[in-house]
Formats: sequence, structure tokens, C-alpha cells
Amino acid sequence: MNIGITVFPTYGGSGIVGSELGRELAARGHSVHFISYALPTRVCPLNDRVKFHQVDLFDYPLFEFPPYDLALASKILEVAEAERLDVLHMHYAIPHATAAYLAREMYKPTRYLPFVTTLHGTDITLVGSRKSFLPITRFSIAQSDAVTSISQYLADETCRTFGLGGIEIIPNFINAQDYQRRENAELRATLAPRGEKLLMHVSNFRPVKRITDCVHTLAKVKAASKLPVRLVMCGDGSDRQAAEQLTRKYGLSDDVLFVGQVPNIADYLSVADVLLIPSETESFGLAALEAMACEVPVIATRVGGLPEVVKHGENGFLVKLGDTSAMAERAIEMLSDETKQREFGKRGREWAVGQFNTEQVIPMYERLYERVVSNHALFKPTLCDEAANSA
Ligand code: GMT
Repeated sequence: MNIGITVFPTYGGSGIVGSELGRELAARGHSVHFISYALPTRVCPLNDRVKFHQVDLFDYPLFEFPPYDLALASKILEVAEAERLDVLHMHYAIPHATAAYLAREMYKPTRYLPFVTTLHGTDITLVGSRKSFLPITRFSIAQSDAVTSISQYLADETCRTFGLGGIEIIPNFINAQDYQRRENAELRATLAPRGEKLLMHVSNFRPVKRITDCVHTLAKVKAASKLPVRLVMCGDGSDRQAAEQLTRKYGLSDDVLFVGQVPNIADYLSVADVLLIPSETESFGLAALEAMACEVPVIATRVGGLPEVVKHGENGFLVKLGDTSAMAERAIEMLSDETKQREFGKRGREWAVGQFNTEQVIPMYERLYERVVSNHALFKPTLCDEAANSA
């Protein structure tokens, strides 16, 4: 199949999921065309089956805000014609589903090009639900030929916010080969030169991730135990400065390592003892899944879709939002009992690989593409009460 994929290329989990999906589809013999303003960061080397088409944007004095969505729609149409695309897969509802809708309508007199929209998180919970975006987000989702959500939580939120029920759930996934624990004594020695335990956090450091809670947690672990422990912060973003300031305030500069964006996150996760996710909301929590695949117990907030991923008391712990004392207590529980930590880690991998493996999840997308190419307009929104009743 010839599949066009659009993601936000530089930032966030939806870009990672869309890019890795493209790579997996290419490995299964499909041709994948990424259409975006920049090459998505996790796209594998381009080759005959993975191509990148850059959206042309140009500055014009009248355009204080250049209309990216229109340029994207035009580019999609151009690629669809030139490459004979069978289906489009848009990650993040706006403006991607809107651009796909425009492209489909422009192309309709010649050929019908169906599009699948995958909802990821803030496209529904923070951005799409704002008054200024709500009508266009709702319209664009409803016009999609098929709609998927990465968790039950997000499907329910979409129902609640937009009144659109009946969305299919296809969860985030991991490649069990790429994500597995590989001992790396050199990296471990760099991060923990005196044999310290390692708490880790991975994100794009936006306010929704509440990264300062990681620093509070470390301070509380140190205050309540004699454990030698450090915190490794992987990623970058707007809240980094606040976290660095807090680190200095606690006098913890030697024990908190801001390593920036690291190319192969599995290497880092492989040397972690516990992953902290203190997010305010998280529709799935891809970082939790990646950590579990690398046998790292996860301590996360009990919000959004995280309880669908992290199983409390089995492969990690869920705590109340903002309760860094509970987070610290659970971290001490894990770090002070190696056997327990290992058991949690092993169960985490079993769960991640058992439920969210590429071998199970990618075929769900392939089957959906086949259905949508032969039937079009599969998405028939149900009333939310009906959806709730049939759940
Ligand atoms: O909402 C965001 O943070 C953006 C979004 C993205 O596009 O990067 O992230 C979401 O998508 C990930 C991949 O599907 C999920 O694993 C994240 O939980 C989700 N983030 C939030 O809901 C905050």
C-alpha cells in the first residue's frame, strides 16, 4: 500500500509514534510518504520505501501567521497525485485532519483518498477543546474516514468534549527488539560513578509534564533514606530552567543530571532503576511503555490513560497527582529492594511485550487501512451515551 503520514516532526510523542509506525510499515513492504515541514526526528534513513516530502512555506508580509494547514493540504494533494497514495494517516487532529479533509475534497473529482486520524492527547484535552479550536477540531475528526485513539481514556475524553463516540482504540506500541534492557557498564558508570541508584525522567519538559516534581521527589528520597541516588533528566523544553533552579535551591546540583535530548533512549532506560512520570495528564504515556520494555519499574501519577499502561503494585506504582511524598516513598520501596525492583521490571517487560508489541499493534493499523480503502467513511460517530452503554 502507498501510505501518506503526517506528524509534528520535532516535538512530542505523536511524532514518535507516527515515525515509528512508518518505519514498521515500510519493513512490512508498504511505501511510506512522510509529509511535513521537517523530517520527523525518529524516521529511519530514507530509502525506496520511506520518502519525505517537505511542505513549502513562504514568508509574505501579509502573513503574520503563514497558513501552514493550507500549504500542507496542497502538498498532500501533490504527493497523492504523484505517488498514487492509497490512504492518508494523520497524527494529531489539528491542523492535520483538517488539511487531509481539504486534500480529500480537492482530489475527489479525480479519486477518493480516504484519511485516518489518530488522536494522541493534547489535540483533544488542551488544544482541541479550546473555544477557538473546538468546532474545527470536531468537524475534522467527524469527517475522517476512520478515527483511532491511543487509549480508552482519550476516546472517552473525545466523547465528553466533542460528543463523538465509537472511536476505535489502537494503543501506542513498542518494538521489543529495539526496546530491551542491554547492560551498558560504561554509561552506568558515567551516570552513577559511585554506584548510585538512578531515578530517571524522559519527556519534552512542557508544563504538563510537571518535571519539578521529579526534583522534589529526589529531595524527599534523600531526606528520608540513606540511599545514594541520582536523578537523570532526559529531554529538553520550556520547564528545564525551573527544574534547574529548584535543583540548585535544594543543593542537589551534583545529583541531578540534565542530559538533554539523547539519540537512543533505550540505552538510557537500560541503566535506569526507576522511571518517574509526574504528569498532570497523559493520554497514554509512551515513555512508561518504553521503560517497561527495558525492565524499569514506573512510578506515575494516576491520571488520564496511565492506569491503562502502568499496573499498580505489579509493574509500577500510581500516586495522586502532585503527591511527591508518595512518589518518594514508592521510589525508596523500589530502590531499597533489588529483588522487588527486578520482579517489577520483569513483569513490566512481559506486560509491555504481551500487550503493546509491534507484532500485534501494527497489523491493527494495516487492517484498518485495508478496510478504509475498500469501504471509505467507516467512522460513524455514535452518541456518547450509546458508546458508554456499549463499553
Ligand atoms: O499531548 C501531547 O503531549 C502531545 C502528544 C504528542 O503529540 O506528542 O503526546 C501524546 O501522545 C503520545 C503518543 O501517542 C502519548 O503517549 C502521550 O501520553 C500524549 N501526551 C499527553 O497526553 C500529555
